[in-house]
Amino acid sequence: MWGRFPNLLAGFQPAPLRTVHNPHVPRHNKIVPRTVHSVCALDCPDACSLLIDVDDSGRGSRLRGDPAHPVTQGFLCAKVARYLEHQYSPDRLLHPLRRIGAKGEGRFARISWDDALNEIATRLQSASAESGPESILPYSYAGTMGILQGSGIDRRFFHSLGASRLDRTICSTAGTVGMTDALGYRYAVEPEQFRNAKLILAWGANIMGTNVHLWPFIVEARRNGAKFYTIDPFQNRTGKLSDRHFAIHPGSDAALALAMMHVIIREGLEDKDYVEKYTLGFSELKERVLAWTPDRASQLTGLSAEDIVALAREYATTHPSAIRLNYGLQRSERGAMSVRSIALLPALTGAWRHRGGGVQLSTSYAFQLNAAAVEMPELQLQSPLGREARIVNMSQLGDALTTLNDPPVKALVVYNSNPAAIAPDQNAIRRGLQREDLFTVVLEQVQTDTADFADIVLPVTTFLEHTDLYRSYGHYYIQMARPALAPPGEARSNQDIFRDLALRMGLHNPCLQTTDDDLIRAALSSGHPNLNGITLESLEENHFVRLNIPAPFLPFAEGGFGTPSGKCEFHAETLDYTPPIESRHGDPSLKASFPLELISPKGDDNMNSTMASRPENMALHGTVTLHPADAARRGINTNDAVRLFNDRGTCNLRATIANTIAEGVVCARSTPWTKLARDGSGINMLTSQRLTDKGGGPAFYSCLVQVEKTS
Ligand SMILES: Nc1nc2c(c(=O)[nH]1)N[C@H]1C(S)=C(S)[C@@H](COP(=O)(O)OP(=O)(O)OC[C@H]3O[C@@H](n4cnc5c(=O)[nH]c(N)nc54)[C@H](O)[C@@H]3O)O[C@H]1N2
Ligand SMILES: Nc1nc2c(c(=O)[nH]1)N[C@H]1C(S)=C(S)[C@@H](COP(=O)(O)OP(=O)(O)OC[C@H]3O[C@@H](n4cnc5c(=O)[nH]c(N)nc54)[C@H](O)[C@@H]3O)O[C@H]1N2
Ligand code: SF4
Ligand SMILES: [Mo]
Repeated sequence: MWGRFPNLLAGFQPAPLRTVHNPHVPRHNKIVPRTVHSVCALDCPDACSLLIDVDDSGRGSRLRGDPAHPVTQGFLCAKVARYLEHQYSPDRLLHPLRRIGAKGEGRFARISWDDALNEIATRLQSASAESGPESILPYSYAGTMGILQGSGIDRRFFHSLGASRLDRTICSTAGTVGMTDALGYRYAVEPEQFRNAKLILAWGANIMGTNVHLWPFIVEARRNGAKFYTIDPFQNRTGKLSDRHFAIHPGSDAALALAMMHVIIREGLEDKDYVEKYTLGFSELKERVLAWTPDRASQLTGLSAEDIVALAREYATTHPSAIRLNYGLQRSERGAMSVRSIALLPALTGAWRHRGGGVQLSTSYAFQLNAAAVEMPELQLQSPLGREARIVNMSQLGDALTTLNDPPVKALVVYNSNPAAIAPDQNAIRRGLQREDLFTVVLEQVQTDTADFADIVLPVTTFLEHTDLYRSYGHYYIQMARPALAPPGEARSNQDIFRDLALRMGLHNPCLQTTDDDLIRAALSSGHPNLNGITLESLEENHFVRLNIPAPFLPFAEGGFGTPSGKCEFHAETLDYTPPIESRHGDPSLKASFPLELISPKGDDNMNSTMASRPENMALHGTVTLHPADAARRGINTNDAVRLFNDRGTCNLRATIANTIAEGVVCARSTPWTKLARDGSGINMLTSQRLTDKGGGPAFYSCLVQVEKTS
């Protein structure tokens, strides 16, 4: 197994280090060769601690994982092992640009920073004056996970304008609500504890592809006899390495969890002591799940009743048992219920008692930074709006740009995101981005699909070029990074751009000029015990610092749930499952026209649309996997050109036929660059703006399509 990771083994050899602390690299200073710490800022649970060798010309020559970080363990994923190619790519944007072609065409001319920022200031001011400040919409997500570059001066700036607020739902909100409903405090099993587990379920989690630093702990557990199962409609690399793969139908996970509860309770396999002491509502739960027989769940999930019974028994009787959920699970119309019902299982079996027992969706809750001090939402009250601004859901950008009124969106400022590729219902988004009366600014490293629609494009730094503070959603270490490399051309950080823009708009509140270091201090100022003793200085010195939580961290070993009762509250009355509208058991008329369930999970070697433009990734993104029976019915063979379509759009791909996918499901990887794709069609031409059951997230993976051969 270790043979699969040549760079992983290399990482365990101690590297000779000459670390320079606080390595600010003013461009004109004499530069000496050195090794500098950094942090991978990509939107990945692992938040790796990096070491970068910088040669005497100031150029980064080698990037590797820090062997001292307990989770990074000295290795990087294949994407970021090659990050210096992105860093030094000829495709990096070097200068501000003004559009000279049609929107979307991608023709631009170089302009100066002065011209660019003055024009943006003038256009934002006129949008605000003519249509009200809420006609300005920021649009950002997690192109960088850095706290400063994604929720720093930018937030203060838009609050000072009275701009619309963005509800940042595109990834995780359904799961967040599901976990909160189940546990109150969204704590999770720590990755290091997975080595102690005896049964590990990867439930809608592609660990090898999206969270590879958990894998060594799973390998260790398996060496000690643990079983590893995957529950996923698609048997990806992780599924292929599992002891058993359960090919569940998309969006039906809550039915499986309810049936597992049924079996566990019927057979008396629950941990009676744990249930008695630390849970609330067991007798109602017992009643509720009576109806959730394995046969009923079998119909809905596609798994056999025998498998469901066996899985429930094994789960309840094997300790410690760890469930790794990831966000793939919650991108369905029933996403919040899926997560909630699964997250109740360890309370029933008492799994939380054990080292390596429980569930992990995200560790991010533990970081408890002082978001209010950093973002200063109170600035809205002093803005021209004078009150809290309206909230626009980023997962419905198409509607926001085409149908929203009072006021309509007149100015869109995009950073850390590429909505013209990654947001659902692309045809609606494109209609919006093409509006002549919409002024669009895009802050980017490379000329993305979204940047093609911009009026002004501003070149920005990468995480190797700016200061930032990092949480993680896959471990419990907080980290900070200083610039390791000088920015190319005229690229500037988001922070610097928003500071400058504020001045040009006549916003002279000093809080819009706060330094990076002071913002980090503000972020650490929450007073929450998890951050006790953690300061800018300690981060500067140690690069990564474990949160002030017990080791081992067993958050719910003795109850302590974040609920009114302090117990895990089952709330059986709201625990239920109905199939997604867009699914095989959903709306019959939709299913008649579009009978196949499309999922579009992550590619292993790209990060959403970041680095998806690499030719080998575009080749992978150009394919769709069909089950042999579905292909045969349509006369489709491997490599045939096929058209995926529904009432929202079309996407042209090539067929791959494999029984690694459940029948009735098709799988195409997210998220290609549409301008590089065949006929300019991306996978999100097909996905809908329908929201998840709770949390207002996108139901990317509840998506009915038809597939036909085109050649
Ligand atoms: N290589 C790589 N790593 C990434 C990313 C990337 O793009 N590429 N993206 C990052 C981001 S933004 C995120 S949010 C995380 C996401 O990390 P993951 O959640 O692990 O990734 P996904 O591919 O979204 O989904 C995981 C698995 O869920 C399966 N799945 C889909 N629908 C269902 C369902 O209804 N039920 C079940 N049980 N399984 C289902 C998919 O087939 C997929 O194999 O990964 C991060 N890491
Ligand atoms: N069909 C389908 N669609 C999906 C998903 C799916 O699984 N299927 N996954 C969804 C999920 S989970 C997520 S999180 C979203 C991700 O969507 P996004 O958050 O938009 O992520 P990326 O596509 O990686 O685009 C991020 C952009 O930010 C830029 N960037 C990086 N660092 C900086 C910086 O410091 N400053 C500025 N200004 N820009 C920077 C990068 O160059 C990149 O173009 O996609 C969603 N879309
Ligand atoms: S993308 Fe994830 S696994 Fe890869 S280097 Fe970054 S944090 Fe580590
Ligand atoms: Mo995400």
